[in-house]
Amino acid sequence: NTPLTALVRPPAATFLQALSRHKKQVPIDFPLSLRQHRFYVETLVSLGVKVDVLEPLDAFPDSTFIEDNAIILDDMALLTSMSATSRRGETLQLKAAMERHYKVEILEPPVFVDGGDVLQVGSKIFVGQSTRTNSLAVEAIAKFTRRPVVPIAVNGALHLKSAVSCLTGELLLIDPEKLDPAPFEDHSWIEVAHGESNAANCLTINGTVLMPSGYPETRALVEKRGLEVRAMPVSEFEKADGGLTCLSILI
Ligand code: CIR
Repeated sequence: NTPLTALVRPPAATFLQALSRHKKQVPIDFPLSLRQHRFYVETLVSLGVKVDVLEPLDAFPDSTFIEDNAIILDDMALLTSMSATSRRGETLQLKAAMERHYKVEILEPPVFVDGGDVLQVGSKIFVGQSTRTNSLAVEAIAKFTRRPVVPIAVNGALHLKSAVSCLTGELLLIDPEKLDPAPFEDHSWIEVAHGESNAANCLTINGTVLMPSGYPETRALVEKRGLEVRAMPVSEFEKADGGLTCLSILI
């Protein structure tokens, strides 16, 4: 299931006001964030992906984290119901673009879910129970699919996918400090190196693992499994708790 198209949204002019869990830090360098986003797009293109670059949305500082706006379920797209007040209108901005590809359904409160909390591994759909995603989301998603929908507790991370990602269809990369790997016992995984927590959010495109730069020990562990890794500069997105998967929706 090779992704053919990626929807992306460049950082808005308001990106400096993006939500962040760690307040006392160096502010986002906006021009650098634009360069990093452009490099992300170029990398996807170099790996054979057709990239659909949508308009930046200045009314929504976090809108570059487009992954959170939708869940692709087989032949349909669910627009998410976001609990972060400043992000609530984002998903509807994606409706028209999604309708070009899928039948679209819209999730509504009291269901709350961000796309970053939904990880599809084989036939299973794991749904992180985080500060953004509630248990009603599990039932809501299950209404649209016959596949197992499995809740999983997320404690130390913003989203499930901040702490686990799929390196291949069979192999996961997990940060055990943020997530108990037990629910993944039917799968194989490797763990990020100590102190390299942010390395857990990787994005594999056509067999190449895109990994945030700055995590050499985890990179070596992944390469030891015979996988090709490209390090991606995403420092400005990490400042707002985002990473590689957050920046696109693969369809
Ligand atoms: C937020 O707090 O919503 C954004 N600053 C970061 C969203 C990151 N998205 C993701 O992990 N899927």
